[in-house]
Amino acid sequence: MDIQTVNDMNYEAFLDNFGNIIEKCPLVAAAVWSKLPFSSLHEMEECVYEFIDSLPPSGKEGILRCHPDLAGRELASGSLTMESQKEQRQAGLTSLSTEEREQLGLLNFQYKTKFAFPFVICAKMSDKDKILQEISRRLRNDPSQELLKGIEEVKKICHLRVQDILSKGLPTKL
Ligand code: 2AL
Repeated sequence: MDIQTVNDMNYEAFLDNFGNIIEKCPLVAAAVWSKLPFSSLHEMEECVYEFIDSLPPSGKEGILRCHPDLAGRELASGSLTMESQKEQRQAGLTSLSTEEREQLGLLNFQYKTKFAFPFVICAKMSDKDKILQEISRRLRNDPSQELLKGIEEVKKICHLRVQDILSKGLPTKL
C-alpha cells in the first residue's frame, strides 16, 4: 500500500484499516484522517504522534489505559484485539509458566497501584524475560517519567502496526 492509496481512502476505509493503530483509540485515526493528504507514510505517522503529544496528561493516561495488561485477563479470556493477541503471542506471553504468569500478574498489579495506568511496552520488540526485567526496573520511575515512557512505547506499537497493515498489500473496503 502506498501513500496515494491511503490519501484516496474515504473516512470509513481509513478507519477500517488504521482504526486500531493506537489500541482501542479510533479517535486518533479519525483525527488523522482530517489531515489527509500526506506526502509520505512517515508524515502520516508523524501526524499520529503529534496528535498524541498534543494531548494533556489526562489524555495520554487515557491512551495508556486503553491498553490491555500483558498476559492479563483479556489474554486468558480470548478477548484481546487481533493486533494485541498477535503481539503478546510473539513476545511469548501465551506460553508462560504458571510461575511466570503469577510474577507478571503481581508486577502489573504493583505498577497499576503506583501509577494508576497499566504498564505498556512494545511486546514485539521484546520477550517475556525482557518484559519482566523492564517492568521491575520501570516500577522505580516517577509518574511523569512513566507517562512519557509509556507513550514512547505506544508510538513503537503504532509504527509496527502501520508496517503490518502496509505489508498486507491491498486495503480493505477502499
Ligand atoms: C501491549 C499490547 O497489547 N501489545 C503490545 O505491544 N503491548 N500491552 C501492554 N500493556 O504493553
